[in-house]
Amino acid sequence: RPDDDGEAGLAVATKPKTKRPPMYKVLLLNDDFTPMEFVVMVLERFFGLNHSQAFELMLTVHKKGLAVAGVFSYEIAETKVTQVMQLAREHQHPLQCTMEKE
Ligand code: NFA
Repeated sequence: RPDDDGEAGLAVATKPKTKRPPMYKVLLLNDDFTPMEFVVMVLERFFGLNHSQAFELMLTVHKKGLAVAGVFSYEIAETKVTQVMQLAREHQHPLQCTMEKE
């Protein structure tokens, strides 16, 4: 009963809550072995970055250890992680991609 005060008595107005879906950061992690150009290609292919944006973000991961490649709904984020991990595995690169709630 949304407008019940919990006792017999006055009804309490409830706030009209518009819930936005939770968003998830997709993180790319640095390692010592994955070629820089492979990471750039992944960022172009799966995250819609142009070459210069992709190169810049790759360098951020390389220098800082990780970076956010994008922020998505749960299902989209999960798909990105799966795509990156599958391509890295196919090329036998240890590149890691994970997601976390924003
Ligand atoms: N550190 C890797 C190298 O020097 C490049 C890299 C960047 C790997 C970003 C993973 C993520 N070849």
